[in-house]
Amino acid sequence: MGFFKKKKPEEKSLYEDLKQTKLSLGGKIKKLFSRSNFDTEFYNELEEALVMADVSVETTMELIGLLKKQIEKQKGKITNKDSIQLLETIIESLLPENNFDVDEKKLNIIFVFGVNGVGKTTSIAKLANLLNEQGLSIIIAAADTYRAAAVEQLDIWSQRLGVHCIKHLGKSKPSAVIFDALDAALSRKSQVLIVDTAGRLHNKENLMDELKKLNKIIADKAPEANRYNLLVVDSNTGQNAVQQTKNFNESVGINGVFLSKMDSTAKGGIAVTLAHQMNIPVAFIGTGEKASDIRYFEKNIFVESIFE
Ligand SMILES: Nc1nc2c(ncn2[C@@H]2O[C@H](COP(=O)(O)OP(=O)(O)OP(=O)(O)O)[C@@H](O)[C@H]2O)c(=O)[nH]1
Ligand SMILES: [Mg+2]
Repeated sequence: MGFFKKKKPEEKSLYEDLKQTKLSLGGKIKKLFSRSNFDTEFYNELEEALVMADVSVETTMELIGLLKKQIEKQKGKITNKDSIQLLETIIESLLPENNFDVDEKKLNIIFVFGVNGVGKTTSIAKLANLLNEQGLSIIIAAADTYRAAAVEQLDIWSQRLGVHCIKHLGKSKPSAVIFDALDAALSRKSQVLIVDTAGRLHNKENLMDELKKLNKIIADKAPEANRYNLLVVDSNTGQNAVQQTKNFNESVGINGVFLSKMDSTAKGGIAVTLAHQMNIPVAFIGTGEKASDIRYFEKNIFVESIFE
């Protein structure tokens, strides 16, 4: 077990901030499973409830197929409580384990990207806060040089959290900021470098090429570092999140997803879709606008939070 998993505060409590999804999807499912027979109408309504909560049609069909098989095996002897439990276990089985960790003996570089306004900068502040609380030495890099306000936004967070921020005053290029940040992190023997980048549409080729270039600079300049490429996805995005994940993954490779704004959606199903269809784990969820509004994603707690 790595450093982060060992030091991570025990998080056995449910994700209270998912209450919208719990009320909407969880409530519908509970009502549905309180029926006495599992007929075609039951499966149709289950399908509708899952799809309405942003579980993709593909994932929904696989889920329902597996559930049907299990329920038929029990030949009508299954209790309602057990059948919800069955659904929970099947959803969990479709999700890859969270693989986020840091190696405290090395430099860990968390490269953060995603489309505009999804919550990248705020999520970086949350992550920096979480890792800072665990005693790791952290540098954050303001490599969104397109908007002056973006540098200022990250700088304000860094002052609030007491972590060092590498930034350029005046006009600069993201590659130049990343170069300086890598120099600083390597010479100070920092344990974590988190890189903020400008929001970019996943279908804009020139912007994706730029991201590729930045990714390569990091790989070339810090070949020994532990790398974690983190895509931030707004959980209100709907099925477009799948396409975003595909494109970013093709360009630079993604190790995990930060699902932001889970507090403001009733459609938590996108977490299941992304993890299942892309086989990329959800690493963290964002549950508000404060630095402490972050939860390390654990699939069993996530599923329980919605259905129990
Ligand atoms: N409710 C809620 N709001 C969030 C969360 N994460 C971010 N936000 C808000 O979303 C807005 C955009 O956040 P930013 O962090 O600036 O997003 P960004 O992706 O860096 O934006 P660009 O740099 O412009 O692409 C801000 O108002 C944040 O406070 C979250 O988990 N929950
Ligand atoms: Mg930003």
